[in-house]
Amino acid sequence: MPYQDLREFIAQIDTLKALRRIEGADPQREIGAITEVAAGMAECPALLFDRIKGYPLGFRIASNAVTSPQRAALALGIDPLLRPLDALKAWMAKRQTLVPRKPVAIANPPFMENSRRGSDLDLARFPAPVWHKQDGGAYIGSGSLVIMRDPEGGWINASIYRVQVHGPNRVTIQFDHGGRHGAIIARKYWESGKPCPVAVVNGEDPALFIAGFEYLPAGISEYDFAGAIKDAPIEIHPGPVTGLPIPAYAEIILEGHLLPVSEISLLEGPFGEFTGYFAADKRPCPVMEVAAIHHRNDPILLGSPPMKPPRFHFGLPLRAAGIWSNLEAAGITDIVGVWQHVSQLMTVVALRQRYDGHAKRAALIAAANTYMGRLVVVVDDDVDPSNLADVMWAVTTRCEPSEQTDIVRNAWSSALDPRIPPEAKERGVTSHSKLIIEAVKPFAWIDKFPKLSALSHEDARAIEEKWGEALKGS
Ligand SMILES: Cc1cc2nc3c(=O)[nH]c(=O)nc-3n(C[C@H](O)[C@H](O)[C@H](O)COP(=O)(O)O)c2cc1C
Ligand SMILES: [Mn+2]
Repeated sequence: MPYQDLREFIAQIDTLKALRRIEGADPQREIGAITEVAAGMAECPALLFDRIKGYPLGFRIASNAVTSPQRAALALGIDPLLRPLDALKAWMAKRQTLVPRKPVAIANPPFMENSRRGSDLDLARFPAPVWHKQDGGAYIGSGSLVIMRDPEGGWINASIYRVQVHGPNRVTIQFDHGGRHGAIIARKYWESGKPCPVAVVNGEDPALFIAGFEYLPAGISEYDFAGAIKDAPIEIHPGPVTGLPIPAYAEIILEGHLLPVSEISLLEGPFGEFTGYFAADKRPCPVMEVAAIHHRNDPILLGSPPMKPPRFHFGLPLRAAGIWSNLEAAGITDIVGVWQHVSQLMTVVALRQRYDGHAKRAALIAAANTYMGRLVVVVDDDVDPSNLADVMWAVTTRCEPSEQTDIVRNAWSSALDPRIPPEAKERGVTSHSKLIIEAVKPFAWIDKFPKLSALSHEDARAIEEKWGEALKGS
């Protein structure tokens, strides 16, 4: 089932009948909106745009590539037929045992099929969408990888940062905060008076897209992690301008330098965020001077615009797998599942309570590790954390708010948080409070809690097995 590149992955999506081909859409006004509407549909189909208005046939855009649980599992190399919570559990387990794979170099990479430099460059040849109506411009990079080499350790960072087009050979690369590895690496070059060599990889395979989103420590390359996901090394080729390793089968590559912000910056954004809001107005941003553009024949740009929740870049809540691992590493037993709803903004932990305080112990660890989420809920093991209706049933029937809620203050959020007041943001506040809801049977009288009249998950599944076809009416 492994895929070599984005093209093979799209072919696999097609085999699953989850791909829709859209012709004639306008990249300035329609492609973003079509992507958002499709992501809100029950099966959130993947899209492949062709005959894009104003661009030659064959210059394509793919979006919603891994927005369903099934396609996210496929990208992770996990059985796409698993139920979503089982797929996440399989990923959590696989993630703990991944063996990093160093990339290997190959000759004649497809990305060099077309290559231009110098005065021949024109980014307008590529259909970069205005993803949300009030965005400040066109973004070639919404799900693109930004490649840099750490000048001290020599290791390669390859993460996702958005890339706005500002002219024939200029783009901006936006770091949410100064702790992004890309931001730290760029500053090292600038402090020694040099521009930072950089490559922007548009249309990478989904293992690289996932690796580019993972929180990996400095010194660990996202390439090695993507190779581990695929259990095969990423094939790369050195970029002719920067020498940076470029995924050989990627679609469109920009090579050049990120210029010191003390010399130049351009106003970037605004750009719609995954909260469903704009976070800031235009702001100064580092500029990449593009020295070369390489692309495959009939290239495919991989787009992944942030959208209003619950639409999210990944159909499985990948950060919940990290929280699940952290809970286990901290010695919390009997976790049956961790999930995130509302695009990571709500975390749910399901566990089998063994002692008084067990649920709160798990909740505090989950709260500490929940980025930007104001809501952390703990449920019992008979509640499916991936089913929001089930979770709210537990909240409304097992939680006495005067006894089973807590608020944790000054906790981990970010400048993207729409509810931090403007004047607090100006003072540099990026924290908020988190509400913990223990939607569990109180442990002290757990045996006296009213017995369940509803079907258990096991009984319901057995009925589905035997009677499912009849109920579907097929
Ligand atoms: C589709 C998508 C777009 C993203 N856009 C940005 C962005 O514009 N700026 C940013 O700093 N992080 C962005 N992120 C988050 C980072 O990619 C992510 O936190 C990553 O782990 C950072 O890697 P690093 O530790 O190597 O800096 C985005 C993530 C995804 C999945
Ligand atoms: Mn990194």
